[in-house]
Amino acid sequence: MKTRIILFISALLLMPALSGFAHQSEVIHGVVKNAETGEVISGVHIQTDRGIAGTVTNSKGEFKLQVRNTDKILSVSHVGFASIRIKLNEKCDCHKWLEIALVPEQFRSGDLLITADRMQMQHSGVYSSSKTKSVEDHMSGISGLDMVTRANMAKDPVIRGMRDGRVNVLIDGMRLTPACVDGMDPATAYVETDNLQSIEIGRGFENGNGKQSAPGGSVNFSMVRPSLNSGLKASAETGYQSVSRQQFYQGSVSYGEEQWAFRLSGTFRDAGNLQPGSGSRIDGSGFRKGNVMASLLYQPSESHRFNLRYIGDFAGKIGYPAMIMDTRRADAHIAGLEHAWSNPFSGVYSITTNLYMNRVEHWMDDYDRDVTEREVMRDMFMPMYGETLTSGFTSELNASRNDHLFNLSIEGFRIDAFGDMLMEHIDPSVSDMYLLNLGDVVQQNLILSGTHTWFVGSGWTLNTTLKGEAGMNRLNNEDARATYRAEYSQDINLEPSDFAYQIGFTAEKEISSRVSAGVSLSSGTRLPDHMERYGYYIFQPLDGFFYIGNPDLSPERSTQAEIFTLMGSEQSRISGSLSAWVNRMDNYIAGLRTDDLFKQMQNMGRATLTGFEGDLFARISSRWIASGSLSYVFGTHQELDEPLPMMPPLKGQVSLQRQSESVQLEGRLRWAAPQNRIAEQNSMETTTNGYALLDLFAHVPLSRAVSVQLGLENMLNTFYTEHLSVNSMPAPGRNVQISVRVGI
Ligand SMILES: [Cu+2]
Repeated sequence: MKTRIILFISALLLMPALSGFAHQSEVIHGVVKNAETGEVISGVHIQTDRGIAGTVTNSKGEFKLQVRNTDKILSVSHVGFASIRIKLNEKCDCHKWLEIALVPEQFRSGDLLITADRMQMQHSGVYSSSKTKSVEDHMSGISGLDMVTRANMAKDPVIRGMRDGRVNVLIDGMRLTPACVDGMDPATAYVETDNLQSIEIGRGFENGNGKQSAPGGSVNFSMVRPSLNSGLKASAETGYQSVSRQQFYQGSVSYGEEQWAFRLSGTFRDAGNLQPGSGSRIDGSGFRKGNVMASLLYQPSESHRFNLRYIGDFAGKIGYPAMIMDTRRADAHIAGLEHAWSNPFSGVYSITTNLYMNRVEHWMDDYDRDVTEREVMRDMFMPMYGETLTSGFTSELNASRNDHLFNLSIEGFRIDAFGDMLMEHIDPSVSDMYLLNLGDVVQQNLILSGTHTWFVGSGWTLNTTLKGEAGMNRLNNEDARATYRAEYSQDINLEPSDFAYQIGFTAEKEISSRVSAGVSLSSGTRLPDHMERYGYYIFQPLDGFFYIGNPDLSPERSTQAEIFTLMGSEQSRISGSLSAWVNRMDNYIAGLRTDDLFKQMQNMGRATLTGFEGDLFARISSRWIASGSLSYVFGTHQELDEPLPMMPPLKGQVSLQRQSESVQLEGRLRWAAPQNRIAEQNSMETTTNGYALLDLFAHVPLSRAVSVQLGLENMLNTFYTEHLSVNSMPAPGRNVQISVRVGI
């Protein structure tokens, strides 16, 4: 049966009659939604019939496109959905606000979609269909994004040289607070590839997305939602990766009727020791973890949709060979209820509200280590425990009037965090010591943000973003309070309240039908996080120091400028983007070295980061596609007159893909330059060599229901170490990967 084409034109929005520019070209804008679930779809390609003008929808499903009066057809396409063509009306302006609905394609296991700022990252290619690959693997190839490696799993995203509290990592817009005080459990650890619809990456302050904007940038994992009217569907995949002898099992089942749908999925990974490019396997680098996700969708009417979802992630022993202890157990429970209300009032096209509660528990110890030989904390076992509860809500309103789009959002969240450790001497006659790392810390924040986008005409788009945040902090445990008073002074304020802001402005101009360029300016502050304020004896494996928090910290200011240019769309022969940026940080929060073992959190003057990202994508023929990316960050801490620690080196990749209905192939070359700019005074960092790696991937459909994915990574078995790996843990050597997927 032919797929239906549904096209709504939102009559309410058209009432304030649109007349603005009767020039040769004009801007149309609108939103693209899933016809079955009503949810917005990001990364949808929209272009005119001759492929001259094109764009991609943003994370809210919105787009704007400048078309000429001679353009008559818009084609709308997206992975996993049936493409549609829309006739443009020449006479009236009634196509100025479009609400486009795409019907999901049946029997297609959706590829993972990755966007960075306004660009779809097309070089993911064949690789993007592999569910065996971890979420981190899918992100590591994105320009401007790097990963901190501590072990064989659970990597931390670094965007434009910034990480931790400077980067917002969200799951369906929900916040989640790691419970490990040593950073062993970033939010990326709790997301499985098979449950992912898309990863939306923002680099630097994001004007136009005040809600999730942070000075370093943001990563939002959009989880798959069940589809209405989809009937019963199921999929299963099993795979193996030779480099860590990892076995992977995954299965999902979903069912959808007219008003409700559900999806249930489970993933299990069991990995052995990692094999680097030379030498033997790294002892104690294996892990084992399981993940379940349940999602229930209920749509009582056209305009209301509820989505209740739960993610449970349970890890057994995870080996951290580059650190002094391993994770014994880690549990995460992530639960949220979302309500999406379409067209609630005249001029307002959506209000989306999310309520959530996320709990993380983390146990680690060094019982499997020989503590008599090590340098730090010799002859002592140090079992540690951490737990966090993050609860909050977000509510977001999207409205439009004539050539203006408005987005208003309010967010409130509360973090409860606790962490402690025991120091057990191997000599039983020495009594144990107890240490509170986080003594019942409470952080409560309220954030208001608004953005205004104005399609001015003549190809100009202006965006203004304003955001305000209030934060209140408490340290509840009496012993922890006494410790802090002793560390600082008797009358130190242990309940500081603070305000932060962000103001941003972006101007973009369509220079021609293919090329647009713009400039973005923003300035804002960041409130110190709960670890920076109240963490006590927090071991930071990145530099080997124990950190002591500082309740007195001032907000850190970041002032950023960026110039960017965008070219073409996915359907054009050549497309790409180029950004160059500078980020000046004042009151920079870092650890000040007090002796050889300890650092105290301080506002440490000014730091400056500057860099660029470039992505290019070329359709050589109907089958062959070439792509390339390049990025670089240069960071300096002015006060210390030395490089900022842990800056990613110049890196890039090129790939060549063969697209086909039968066998799809992709060859990829990843490389990084040496990093010789390291911090030496205030940090202990080592230089790293450059490397270049060759990968090959293939996707072979055996039948309508069965497909095989093959991968050969690091073909030449090169030994290398990524600059952002903790204690220079070597990276994986040659990896043969195979997986089989069955879907009905
Ligand atoms: Cu830990």
